[in-house]
Amino acid sequence: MKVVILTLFPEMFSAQNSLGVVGRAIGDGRLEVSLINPRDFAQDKHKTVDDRPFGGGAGMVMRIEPLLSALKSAREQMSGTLVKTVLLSPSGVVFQQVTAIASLSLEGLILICGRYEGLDQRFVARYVDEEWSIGDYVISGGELAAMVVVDALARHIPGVLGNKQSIIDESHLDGRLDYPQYTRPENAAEGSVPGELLSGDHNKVRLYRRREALRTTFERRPDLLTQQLFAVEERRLLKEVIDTN
Ligand code: 9D3
Repeated sequence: MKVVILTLFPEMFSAQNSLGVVGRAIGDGRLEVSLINPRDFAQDKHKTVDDRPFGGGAGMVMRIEPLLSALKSAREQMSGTLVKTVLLSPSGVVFQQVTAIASLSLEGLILICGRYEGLDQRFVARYVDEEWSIGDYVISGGELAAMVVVDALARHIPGVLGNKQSIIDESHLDGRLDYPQYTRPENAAEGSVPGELLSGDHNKVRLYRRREALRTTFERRPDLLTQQLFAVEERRLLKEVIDTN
C-alpha cells in the first residue's frame, strides 16, 4: 500500500519512516510513504502558502493553489484508481481501528496535514473524500495525526508484525483493554506474579487473562462493553469481576 502525505513539515516524518514498525514496513517494501510539501508549489518569491481569513479573526488559512498543485503531484504518483484523499482535521470523524482495517483495501491513501487555522473550505469540499480526527483534544497540526494513522495502518499489513501473533491477539481481544503482563523475577519487592500465569495450565492462563482484560475494561471503559455480544464464558468471568469488586 502507498501513502502520500501533504505537509508543510516533512522533516517531522523522518523518525517514523526510519524506525520501528513503520520503518521496517517501508524497509521491507510492504509500505511506501512519500512526502510532498505544498510550499514547493507556492508561486510567489516568498513561497506563501497561507493568507488571512475572509470575515476576519485570528490566524491564517491555507490557500487553495499550492495545496491543489501538491495534490495533483500526489495523484500522479498513484498508479491505481482506488485512492482516498483524507484531511486530518479536528472536525473529522474519529479515526478508529475499523477505519485502519478498512483502509487496507485501498491501493493508495493521500493524507493532507493542515496547519494554521485550517484549509480553504472550497478545497476541502472539492477534493477531500473524508476528514479524520484522532480524538477530542487540540494539537497544532495534522502531522502527528497522520503519523498515528500510518502506524495503525502499518500494523495491519500482512507480514509487518512478523507474524508474532501480535495482530491475532489484538483481534482476539477485540473491544477489550489489555490484560496485565509480567516477566522475571517471579518474586520481587513489588510483589509476586499471579499463580495462574505460573501454573503451566493453558486454560488457567487463558481464563485469567480474559477475566483481567474484562476487569480493566469494566473499570475504565464500560462503554466498550455495552455494545458487545458476550459469550457464556465471558458472562461468568465478568460476574466474577463484579462480585470481587
Ligand atoms: C479546534 C480548534 N480550532 C478552533 C478554531 C483551531 C484549530 C486548532 C488546531 C484548528 C486546527 C488545529 C490543528 N489540528 C489538526 O490539524 C488536527 C487534529 C486536532 O487538533 N485534534 C485531533 N485530531 C486532529 S487531526 C488534525
